[in-house]
Amino acid sequence: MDGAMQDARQAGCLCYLAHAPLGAAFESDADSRCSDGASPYQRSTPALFDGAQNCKYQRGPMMFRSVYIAGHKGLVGSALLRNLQKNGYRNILVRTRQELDLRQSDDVHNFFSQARPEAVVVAAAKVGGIKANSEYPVDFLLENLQIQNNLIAASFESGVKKLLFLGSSCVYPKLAPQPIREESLLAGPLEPTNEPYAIAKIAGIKLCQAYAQQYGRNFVCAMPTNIYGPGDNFDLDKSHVLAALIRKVHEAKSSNRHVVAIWGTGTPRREFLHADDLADALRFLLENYDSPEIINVGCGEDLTIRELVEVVAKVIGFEIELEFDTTKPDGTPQKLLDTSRLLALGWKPRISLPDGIRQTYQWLLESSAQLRGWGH
Ligand code: GFB
Repeated sequence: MDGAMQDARQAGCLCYLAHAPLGAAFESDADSRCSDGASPYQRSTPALFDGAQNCKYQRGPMMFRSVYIAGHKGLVGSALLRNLQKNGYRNILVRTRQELDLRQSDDVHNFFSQARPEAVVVAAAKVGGIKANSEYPVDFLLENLQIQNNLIAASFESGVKKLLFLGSSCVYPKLAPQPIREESLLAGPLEPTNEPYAIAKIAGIKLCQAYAQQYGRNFVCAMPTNIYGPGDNFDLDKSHVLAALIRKVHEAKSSNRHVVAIWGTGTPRREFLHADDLADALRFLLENYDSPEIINVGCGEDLTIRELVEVVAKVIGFEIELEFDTTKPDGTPQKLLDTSRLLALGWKPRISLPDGIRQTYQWLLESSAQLRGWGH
């Protein structure tokens, strides 16, 4: 066990290794890593991952016999898939949207009764930025309820040992005290621009907590802050702000037009976490966190949208002039998570915002042919 885990245990935190034999396996896994962090097995044996079915590699004992990532093609799910593979998980179950429509209850239940995953991560959701949330409230409320209800209920019925549900920082009240502590949940009115999405996510949290309370299930909930990184959606009508700003500054540079249009006043403050950091936190929680209390995942720092676009412009290397379109909404004035609960357990983020934007931009330049939403 490493020092952080020991500290967490001694501090009487919410973290504990629920299954002693598996906990021992976790420790020996950590010990067997090569100096560069790769598992010894990864060096000698290729992963048998076909992208659509299961990923299997043979390695020593793991925390879970099999993990199903719902939403493995998305920004968060794909980062988690990479992280679990890198950390030697040997049986990762995935299904594309074409193979399994998560809104269809019967299909989801059939999949679970056949595949019988031991752990499940609910990274599948209908997501979008402030514009898409405002324009499609039915989709954001109904589809998310359908997806999560099916996954959580099927997990219960098929005897899943551990489920990790992903909420969002927007579940907290619009005017929650900053930084936002987990206790702020349901303490005040929500931000109207994403209320349907937030209500669906709150229902997911409550369903997990209900299964924990009524049936003693280990269904836990993480609340990530705003996420960005490779695989993000760059469609300006659907994207979150950071993907939109990277695209806007890139297009300004490509056409040598210095004026960049920003929605709203530029004063709202947001916190940004790279998807690879989130994925690492999710694996940490999967392996170490067994409480029905929700837990925030963020980087602990925020900045204004104006400051954000300045960082993007610096990384991309182009001088811009800002034009503020105040006909567009600002959304909540500030959304910064208090992550002391997670930090106390021994996890911390590694990727700085400029480095993360640089890496995302590099990825974007290399994969422009297959960019989600780029043609729109
Ligand atoms: O990321 P975003 O769309 O959503 O917008 P939220 C964040 C802020 O960036 C708002 C401003 O103040 C926007 O007005 N902004 C400036 C822009 N320019 C742009 C632009 O070109 N595109 C976009 N999208 N924004 C989301 C929720 O809220 O938070 C989601 O809508 C989710 O449901 C996510 O919960 C975490 O941060 O306001």
